[in-house]
Amino acid sequence: MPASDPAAVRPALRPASHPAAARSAAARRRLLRALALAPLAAALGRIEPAAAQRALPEIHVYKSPTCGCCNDWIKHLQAAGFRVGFTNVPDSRFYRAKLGMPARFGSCHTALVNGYVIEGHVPAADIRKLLRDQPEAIGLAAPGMPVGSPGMDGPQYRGLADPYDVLLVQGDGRWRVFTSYAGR
Ligand SMILES: [Cu+2]
Repeated sequence: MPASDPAAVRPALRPASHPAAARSAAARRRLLRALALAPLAAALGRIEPAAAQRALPEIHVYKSPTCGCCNDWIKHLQAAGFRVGFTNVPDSRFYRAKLGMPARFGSCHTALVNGYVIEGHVPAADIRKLLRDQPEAIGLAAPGMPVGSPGMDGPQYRGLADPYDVLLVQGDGRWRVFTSYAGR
């Protein structure tokens, strides 16, 4: 694994039965954020202080090496001004479980930004809003593979778009709609 992989330095999450698991979700998120910021802090020494990216933390993506739509989503994030790191993994389900994103919200890739989990083809605008508002949550999910979402919007889809919702997922598995996107 590359040294920039935040999961490489994060201790495994404890099973729910462990007393430490009772720590608040806020404490857990602070921990994840601190660990996720370590590579960012190292990188900030290399970029111009005036660079606009200073306001946007790095997003780290766990994906399979053959996932084309994952790569297209990464290009979408980069075009929106995010720095993106990634780790190719044989099975992103492992990271989904490790980071606390319920499997029923699963998509093709799982990412980590500032301690928040980003599951699937979530638009960059929603990630910016999440980072700005900092709600108490595990993170955002765009379950499945909605056609028309960022990375699922190439020429092969001929402009088609399914309606889909980006969900704000809570630590207890509850969720609410964060943003709704209309189909066409
Ligand atoms: Cu995908």
